Amino acid sequence: HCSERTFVAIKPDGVHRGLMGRIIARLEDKGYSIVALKLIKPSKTLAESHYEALQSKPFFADLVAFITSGPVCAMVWEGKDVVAQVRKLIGNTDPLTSAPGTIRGDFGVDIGRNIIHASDSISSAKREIELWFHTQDLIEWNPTLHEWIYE
Ligand code: DAT
Ligand code: MG
Repeated sequence: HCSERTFVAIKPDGVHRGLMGRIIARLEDKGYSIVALKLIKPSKTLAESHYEALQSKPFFADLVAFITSGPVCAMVWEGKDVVAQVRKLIGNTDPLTSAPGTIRGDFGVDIGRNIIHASDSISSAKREIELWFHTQDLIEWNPTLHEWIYE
């Protein structure tokens, strides 16, 4: 199978609320594998570049202040269709409309405290992985369970 990668970040609210383990377990349970993981207090420059497409939004300053408050659990996940599938697993941006069973639907209430980020396309995944990680920190490994997850 040809593998795809996505960037996922548990935001400060998710870390403070002790949701890291449960969120990682959901992605592992689905069948994806983790390629990189770090706990980081992002700089203002990193947060602003990460959310550069939202610069003109009225909530931009609050969003950057929230993300830089840290800690953020930054990760890279790999697997078939991982970008679109992780977006499905996290749910809609606003927890008011994200379905029960999704991470935002199960754990969140407010759009500005929606627990988790995941790349929205293959091209933003590439950009975000390069922004948050050095290439040498992405671990190449072959999970032994793969033959039971992929046909
Ligand atoms: P997503 O995180 O689902 O990709 P996005 O890229 O549109 O959504 O926005 C990035 C984050 O910005 C989002 O997770 C929470 C915050 N945000 C988006 N829209 C908002 C709004 N109307 N008010 C407050 N925060 C908002
Ligand atoms: Mg987005």
